[in-house]
Formats: sequence, C-alpha cells, structure tokens
Amino acid sequence: MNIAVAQNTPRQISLNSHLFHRGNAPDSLRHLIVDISRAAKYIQNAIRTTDTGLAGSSNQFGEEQVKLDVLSDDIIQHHLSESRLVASYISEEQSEVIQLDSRAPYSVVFDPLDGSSLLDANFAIGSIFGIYEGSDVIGKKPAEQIAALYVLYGPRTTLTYTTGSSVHEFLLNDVGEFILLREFIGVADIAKNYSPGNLRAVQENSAYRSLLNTWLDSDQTLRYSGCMTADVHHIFAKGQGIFSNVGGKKYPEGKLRLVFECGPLAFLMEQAGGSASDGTIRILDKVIEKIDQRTPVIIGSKTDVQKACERLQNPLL
Ligand code: AFP
Repeated sequence: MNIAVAQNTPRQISLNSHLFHRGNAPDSLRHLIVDISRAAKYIQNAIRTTDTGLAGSSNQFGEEQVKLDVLSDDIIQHHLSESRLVASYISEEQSEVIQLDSRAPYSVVFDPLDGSSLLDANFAIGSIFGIYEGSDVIGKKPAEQIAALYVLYGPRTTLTYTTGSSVHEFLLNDVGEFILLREFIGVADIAKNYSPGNLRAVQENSAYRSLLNTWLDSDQTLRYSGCMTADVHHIFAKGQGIFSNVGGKKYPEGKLRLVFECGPLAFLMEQAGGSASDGTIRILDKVIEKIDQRTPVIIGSKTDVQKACERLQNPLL
C-alpha cells in the first residue's frame, strides 16, 4: 500500500496569531486590533466600489469630505462600537470626542482616510489608528499610546502595527486574511530618500527653504506622494528615509494633526528605530491639548531627523 506523504504547506501567520505570539497583546487589545483590521477590509472594498466624488460636507478643519471619507468614518465607528472595547474615540472627520462605553478599556484615535484628495488620481491612501488605555486622550501624550497601526490601500493592501516594542507588516490576501509579510521592521540612521511636504511654506519660512536646499544639493532621492501614510510607509519599506511637513503662512504649525496622523506614525517610527520631532521636541512628548491640534513634523532616519531639526533651528549653519 502506498502511503501519501503529507506535503508541508508554507506556514502563513495571521494577524491574530501574530498579535498573540509576538505582539504580546492582551486578549482585549488583540480583539480590538483584529476588529479594526476587519473595518479596514470593508474600507478597502468601498474604495474599489464607491464613487470617488465629494460628499457635499466638510470636516472639523473645513476641508471638503469625499464620500469615502464619510463612509470610512462610518465603517470604523460601527466596528469600534460593536467591539465593546472602546470607551471613547476621536476621528479626524468629527469635531468632538465620541463616548461609547465608559467601562471599556481603550480609547481610539483615527484618521479614517488619509490622503483622500488623491482618490480620483488612484494614488495610495491609508487609515491611521492610535490606541490609548482609559477613557480620555486629551491631556495625554502620544508616548502613552499602547499600540498604533495603519492600513495602506495601494496596489496591495497592507497593515503595519506595533504594540509598543517592534513593528510588523501584513498583507491582505485573496481570501480576506491579513498574513505576515515582514516582522521586526527597522529604519536605518541615514536617509537616502527625502519626502518634503507643505512646500508652499518655503516662500515664507526661510529655515524650511534652507533645509530643502540641503536636500536638493545632496545625493538623496525625492520620494513624495501627498499621502503621509504612504510616504511614511515608504520609509518602513525601504528601511530609511525622511519625511517633513513644516509650517508657513497658511498652516503656521504645518498641515498635519498631532492626534490622528503624527502621534500614531511617530509611535510606530520610534519602535522601528527612527525618530520624530516637531523641530524642537519629540512628537511623542507633545501634550494633546485639543483634538484639532496641528504640529510640524520631521520623521524617519534618526541622524537625518536630527540634522534637519538643527537646520530648522539655525538655517545659517
Ligand atoms: P487629504 O487627506 O486631505 O488628502 O490630506 C493628506 C494630508 O493630510 C497628508 O496625508 C499629506 O502628507 C498632506 O496632507 C499633504 O499636504 P501637502 O498639500 O502639503 O502636500
């Protein structure tokens, strides 16, 4: 009798299993991140199937919302409230803190669709999340996050998370499961790529112009998409790079928000060995005073972030 030998299928590690074995996430945090990843699958489907037009409404920053901003916000809200693990959440698309269940263990901050103005151009866009313990985020610092993650909807959909000690990336496969792609992602100290945002500011901000000139005069390569999630993901993917968004006349504090964008991405960047600063202090040490707080940000390879901050403080160096 012939006995069939079992073929070893390559082992695929799911997000859930990774959170359990490597992420050291307590069950409640693991369930919450898996619930968020489920919301992301609905958003990914909505991106493929929904009209990219304007919703006819604006968010708290006065920016026009596209239909998918509103839909993504609804999808995430629904999943957070169904999880029963969220005391309160703050969304970039809403002007106040939303209380869900004060006895629940976590608060979540999120930008449901970062880069949505790029949707019609079919560029990569993302969803960003920060998770805090307790029922309030105001008065805390991003350093107090216990986890952060983002989902990037590009030619492929990926999810990158940290539970506070290392950074791991997952790929959404054809049967709707996030499968481990790369773990223990690292960012080198020296950047070969630079990604300068809010360049309108160089007209009024001579320090930013001086920084830009140092990049233009270097051998570094420009990589800029207009979606912070995609641009920061580029740094994780290539293992080096620097991204900036610095203030000028229109946005004195830069265009980006501490709570929803810079805080979570800075938390991930530091876990990968990079750094993030507002030019003077660490992004993770900035106190969240209000939900619509903007901040300048320089994020990525440590040595280049430090050099960029020095240049912004002293443009005549
Ligand atoms: P939208 O979500 O309105 O498209 O804005 C995206 C974003 O907040 C961030 O992801 C980009 O880095 C930044 O705006 C782009 O700003 P610039 O207009 O300065 O390139």
